[in-house]
Amino acid sequence: MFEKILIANRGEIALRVQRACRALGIRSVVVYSDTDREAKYVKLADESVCIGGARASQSYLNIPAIIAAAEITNAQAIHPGYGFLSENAEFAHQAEESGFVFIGPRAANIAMMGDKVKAKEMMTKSGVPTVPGSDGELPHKNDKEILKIAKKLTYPVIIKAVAGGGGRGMRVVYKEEDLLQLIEITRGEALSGFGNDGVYLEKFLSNPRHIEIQVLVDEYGNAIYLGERDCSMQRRHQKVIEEAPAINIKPQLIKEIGLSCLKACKAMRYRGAGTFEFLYENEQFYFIEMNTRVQVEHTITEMVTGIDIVKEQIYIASGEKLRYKQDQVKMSGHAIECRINAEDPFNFIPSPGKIDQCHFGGGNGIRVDSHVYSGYTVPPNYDSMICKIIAHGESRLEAINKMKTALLETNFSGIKSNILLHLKLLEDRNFIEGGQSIHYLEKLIALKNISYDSK
Ligand code: MV4
Repeated sequence: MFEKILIANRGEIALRVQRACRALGIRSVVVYSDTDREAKYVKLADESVCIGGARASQSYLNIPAIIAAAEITNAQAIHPGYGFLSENAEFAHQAEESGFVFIGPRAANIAMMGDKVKAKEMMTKSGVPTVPGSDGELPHKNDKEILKIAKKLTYPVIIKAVAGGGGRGMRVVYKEEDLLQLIEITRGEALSGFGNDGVYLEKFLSNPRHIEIQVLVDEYGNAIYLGERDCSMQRRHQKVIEEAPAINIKPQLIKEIGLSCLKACKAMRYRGAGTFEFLYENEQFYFIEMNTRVQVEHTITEMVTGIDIVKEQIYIASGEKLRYKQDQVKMSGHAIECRINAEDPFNFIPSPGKIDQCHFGGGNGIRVDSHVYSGYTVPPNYDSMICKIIAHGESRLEAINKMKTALLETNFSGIKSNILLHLKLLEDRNFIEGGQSIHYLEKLIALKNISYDSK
């Protein structure tokens, strides 16, 4: 096992990884930018290194600075968290070339999953169902062929950038006469955004749910899946509430999809934690992307399985054999996560600044992952998530009720938060009855122009 790990991230996930290191008796080094000097995990750190300015490009995306910090502190491994460099194949490669273990998959797997066309091809080979679409990238200068492909899929279709993902570089096309022009626009944006003008087509699914499967794979090809999560409650590609398990999906179907994901992991010699993202519509799963990092919402899977995903990432990276067999993975009860952001709950404008006082709810089955404290200033430079509240209950309704209680107990003064939005959603009839789809929250916000009763 490692003696020292460098944590190449910030915010709640830096604290989460620091805690996992402590659980394992491993010392950790945190790196931080000028604006994060006062963060909780920096104050609590065994060791810390300032790696640069507030702008991510100068600090959390600064590969030479991070590798230098690992060198001077004698760290043996680097945990990248989520976001920033976590899915950067070049970083994984350079870390390993410099003699550090990258706590994540091989660089080649990160690169392959970053190419959305190659990722889909890999899945098709392993029997993971994908969205019907063009077989690979669209040709350049063959309008006739492109029109033919789209016609065969039937409209609407969606144009996606090969190097895109997470909602970046996509465009829906409803009419044949718009297709070629929209492809040119998407290509142009993809070239300036990702340096790659490759695009592909898919049938556009009009009202799916977003369901994802969590996997863990060791160096030796042992692989397990830890069930699924429903992440449909989102706004502008930012998830707001996630839950596990996903309701109203046949367990047999989850099992089939889970096993197909494991087959794909083995076929590509994947290692570490990973998430297969699917769209789910009319009782069918369609693979869209794979994330090669730990995700924000890993917590709900931890709550229903009792397995510490970050700890397992570290065990796997240190070369240990997977410590669980599939039949030891038992799901129990229901978990929900609310992402609390420092933002105006009416117009979603970020609300950074000093938190004068804060108080977190608690109780049986409540988990709070947060790096903020009374007197902490939320910087404007990064995303606005300040806290994750996770509720576990015997049933979904119990988890919802516990979450509502925890939200009512929680308070931030000095900044605005989206707690009221969460309370509203947890009281929404349709949500309670399981009527979510990826468009549900945005429609609800537009329709009701959300009003909050004074309580
Ligand atoms: C789609 C789709 C409908 N049909 N693909 C958006 C993020 C990226 N991961 C894939 N996305 C979508 N791909 C087909 N063929 C709808 C979306 C989509 C979406 C997916 C998951 C979660 C939220 C979303 C919000 C809008 C659109």
